[in-house]
Amino acid sequence: MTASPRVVIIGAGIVGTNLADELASRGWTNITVVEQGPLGLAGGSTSHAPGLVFQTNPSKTMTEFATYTVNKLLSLSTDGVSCFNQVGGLELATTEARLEDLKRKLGYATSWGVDGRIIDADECEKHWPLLNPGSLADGRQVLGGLFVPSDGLASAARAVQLLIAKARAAGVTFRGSTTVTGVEQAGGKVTGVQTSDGVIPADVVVSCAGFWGRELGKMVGLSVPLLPLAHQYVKTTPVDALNGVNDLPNGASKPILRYQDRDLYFREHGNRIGIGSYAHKPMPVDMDRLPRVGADEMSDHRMPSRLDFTLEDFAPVWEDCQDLLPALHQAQINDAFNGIFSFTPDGGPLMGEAPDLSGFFVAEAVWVTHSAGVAKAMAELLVTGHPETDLHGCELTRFEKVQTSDSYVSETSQQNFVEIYDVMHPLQPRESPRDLRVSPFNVRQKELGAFFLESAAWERPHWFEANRGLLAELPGEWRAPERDGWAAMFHSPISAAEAWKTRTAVGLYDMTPLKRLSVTGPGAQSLLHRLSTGNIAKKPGAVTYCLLLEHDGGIRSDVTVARLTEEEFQLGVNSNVDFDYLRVEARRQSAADPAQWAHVTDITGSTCCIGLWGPLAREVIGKVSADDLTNDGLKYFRTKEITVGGIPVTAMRLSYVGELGWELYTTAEYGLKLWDLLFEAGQEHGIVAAGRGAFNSMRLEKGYRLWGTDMTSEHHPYESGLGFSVAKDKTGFVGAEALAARKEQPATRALRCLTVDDGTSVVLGKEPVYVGGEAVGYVTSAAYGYTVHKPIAYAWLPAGVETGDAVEIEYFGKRVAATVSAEPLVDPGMERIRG
Ligand code: FAD
Ligand code: THG
Repeated sequence: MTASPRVVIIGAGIVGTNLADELASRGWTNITVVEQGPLGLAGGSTSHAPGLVFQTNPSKTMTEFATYTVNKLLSLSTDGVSCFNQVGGLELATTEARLEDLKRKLGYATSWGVDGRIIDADECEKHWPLLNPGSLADGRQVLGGLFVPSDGLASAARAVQLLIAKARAAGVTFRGSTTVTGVEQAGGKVTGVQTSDGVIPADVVVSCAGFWGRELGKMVGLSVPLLPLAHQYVKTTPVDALNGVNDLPNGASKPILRYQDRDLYFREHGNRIGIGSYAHKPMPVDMDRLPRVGADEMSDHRMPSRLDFTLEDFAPVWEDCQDLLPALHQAQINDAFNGIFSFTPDGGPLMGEAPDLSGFFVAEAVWVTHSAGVAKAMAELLVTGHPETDLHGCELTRFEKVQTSDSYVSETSQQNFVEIYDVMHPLQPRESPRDLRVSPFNVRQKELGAFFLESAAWERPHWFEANRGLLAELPGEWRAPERDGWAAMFHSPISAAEAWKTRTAVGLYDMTPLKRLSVTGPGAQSLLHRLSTGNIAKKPGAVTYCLLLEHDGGIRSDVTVARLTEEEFQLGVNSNVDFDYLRVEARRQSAADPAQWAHVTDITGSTCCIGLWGPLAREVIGKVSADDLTNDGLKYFRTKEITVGGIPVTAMRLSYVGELGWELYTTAEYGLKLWDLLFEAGQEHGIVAAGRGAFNSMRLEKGYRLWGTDMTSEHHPYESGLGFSVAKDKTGFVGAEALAARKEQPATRALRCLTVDDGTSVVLGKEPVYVGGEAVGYVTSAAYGYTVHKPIAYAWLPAGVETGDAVEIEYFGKRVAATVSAEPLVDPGMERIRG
C-alpha cells in the first residue's frame, strides 16, 4: 500500500481511537474518525466499561495484546496521572479444581512473559482485607489465588479523550455525532463511506463499531460473527471500611478481583464497590430497540449500550457478593445497569480485511483489555501488511461459512457467555450445535463407537470403542502408563491400540475435515509459484509440501500442493483463512492479467478422504484395486488416479502419521462404499479404524509440525525446522527477500523436541519450559509417544539449548524433567514411509 491512503475509522470507542493514534504515529496523515455519538463519551461499550485488565489468557496473542495495552495506557497521561491504575489482579479459588486451574493459568502467564504467583488464603486477605476470612455459605472457603502485580484498571473513557487529543494533534480528523449509513464501493474496492453528513471518500475503511459490527458488516454484505449481549454491572452505596481509603469517585487501591466460582468480579470505585456478574442468563440484545444516538445530548443514562437493570437477574448473586465481602451486608445496590458488549463463537476478536471488499477492514469484539494491542496489530496490518503478532485466532475469515450464520453465532456466543469463567479443559467440546459437518463415514464411525470431538464444525473421531478389545492383546512394550487428572480427560487408552495397529498392521483414518482446495486455470501455476516456497512447477503427478509465507518471512500456513493436470492443482490447507487468502490473490491475479486467470474452489465438503496407513496398507489396497501401487507404481509424494472397487479415487502417497500408505480422495457420494471396501479388505490384515488420539501421537513421533500450534506467522521456516520446504534457489515468491535476509542472521530460538524423563507425565501444551531454573520457552504440542514409550513435547527454546540438555516443564505448578532430543523420534531414515 502506498503511503498515507485516505482512511476512515468507524467508531471512536477504545478501539477506534487507539487505531487512529497507532496509524498517526506510524506517519499516516489522512485519517478521519467518524462517530455517531458525541466524541469523548460516545455511548458505546467503552463509555461505561469498568476497565478491569486481567492480562493472562491461554492465547499468547491475547496476552501480548493485553500487556501492550497496559503499557500504553500507563504512558498516556495528563498532569502526571496515567490512564492505568496498576493495582494488580487477584483471581480467587474456592474449590480445589479452581486452585489447580489457577496453577495452569500461572503457567500461561509465565509462558507469555507476565509475572505472577499463586498466593495462599492469608495473602489473599492481606490484599483484600474485606474478604470473608471464614467459611462461605456452603462450606467453601478461599483456598488461595493467582496474583498478577501488573494487572489493573484502565480508565477507558479518559483514555479515549487523551487519544483523541493526541491523534488530533497528529492531524487526525474526528467527526462526532455523525452516523455512517452506508459504504461506497467500486470494482470490489472501498471508495468511501456515506454518513448523515455526506460522503467521505476513503481508500481504507476500518469498522471499529463494537457491538454494532454486524450492522456495519451488513452494509457491505459481510457476515460479522458477533453477538451483542447484555452483562450486569452494579455499584454499591458507600462501604464504611472504604471511607477515606481511595480517591473519589473512582479511585482504587486493592487488586481487581475475580470470584469465578460464582461468576463475579469486583473493583473499588472510591468508597463503593463495583460488581460485574456473568451469573445471569445470556441476554441477547435487539439492536432495533436500542435508544438512537445522534446529535442530541447524551446523558450517562441514555446511552445505547446501557439497558435498564433487571434486578431479578442480579438478586441471586447479591448474597454471594455479601458472602464473599461481608462488609456489603450494610450496603445497597446503587447505579446498576445491563451493559452491552460483543461475544463471538470462539471468544476471540474479529480482525482483518473483508475477503470480498478490498479496503474494508474490521476490528471488533475487542475488550478494553486488548484494545491497544489490537490497534497496534491492525496498524501494522495496514501499514506493512504483516503484524508482528500471530493473528490466526483473531482473523475475521477464520470461521467456516456455517459458523457465521445467525443461529450458529447466536447459540455459540451465548454459550461462551455462560462458560466465560468455567474451568475448561482445552479439548472440552461444545454440546450444541453438533453434527453440523459429518463425513460420509459417519454412520460406520458411530457403529464402531467413535468418540467425537468437533473442529471447524466437523465431527472427528478421537478413538473407537470397538477397538477396546485390542487392549488385552497389546504387547507389553506398547502399553502406556495410566493417566490421571487432565491428561486423562478426553483421552482413552484405546489410542495406544490404534497406534500399535497402525505401526504394525494398518489403520484407517478419516481425513475428510482436512481443508481441500482446487486451484485451476492457466494462471494456477503462476499463482502457486508466487505464493508458496515450493517448486510446484513439476509435472502432473507431483505432490509438494511447502509453505505460504508473509512478506516478512513468517509462516502463514503449510500446505501440500498436488499437481493433478497442467492447469489443475489440489491443495491440502489448514483453515478458511488460507482459502480466502488464495481466493483473493487469484482474483487479483486474474484481474491484472486475464490470460493468467486462476480460480480457487473449496472442495472439502464435496469430497472426502481416507488415510490408509501402516506396513500392511499395500496388502489391503491390493485386494480391492488393480492399479500398480508398488513403490515403482506410485512413489512417495506422488499422486495418481486409481480405481478402488470400481470407485474413482485420487491417491496421494503421503502420511502425516509417518507410515507407508496413501491419502485416498473421492467425491462424497462414494465415500461410504470406499470405507466399506477398505475396511472389509483389511479384516484379514488386522485393520482398525483409528482416531485423532493415535494420529496426534504419531505425527509428533514423526516430527510433523501442526501449523497454528507449533509454528505461526511469528516464526520463520528455519527456526521452525522447516527449512527443507523452501525450494533451493527459488526466488520471487512472497516472503523470499525477507527469508534470504533472515537466513543470514544468527538463530535466536528453535522449535525443539523434548521427551519426558519419568516416562509418564503427559502435558497439555502452552506450559512454560525452564532451563537452569529460568523460564525461557514454552510447549507447543504434546502427546504420549506409544512407539517410543515416553511422553513427547515440542517447545520453543533459545537457540543455545542443545540436544541432550536437561530442561523442566512446569505442569500445574509442578516441575517435570525432560530432555532435548534429536528428531524425529520415529523413522528418521524414512525406511518405513518410503518402503
Ligand atoms: P465501542 O466502545 O462500543 O465503540 C464503538 C463505537 O462505534 C461506538 O461509540 C458507536 O457509537 C460507534 N458506531 C457504531 N456504529 C456506528 C455508525 N454506523 N456510525 C458511526 N459510529 C458508529 N472490557 C474489559 O476489558 N474489561 C472490563 O472490565 C470490561 N467490563 C465491561 C463491563 C460492561 C458492563 C460492559 C458492557 C463491557 C465491559 N467490557 C470490559 C467490554 C468493553 O467495554 C468493550 O469490549 C470495549 O469497550 C469495546 O470497545 P470498542 O471500541 O470496540 O466499542
Ligand atoms: N495432508 C495433506 N495436506 C495437508 C496436510 C496433510 N495440508 C495441511 C497440513 N497437513 C500440512 N502439514 C504437513 C506436514 C508434514 C507433511 C505433510 C503435511 C509431510 N512432510 C514430509 C516430511 O517432513 O518428511 C515432507 C517430505 C517432503 O517434502 O518430501 O509429509 O496431512 N494432503
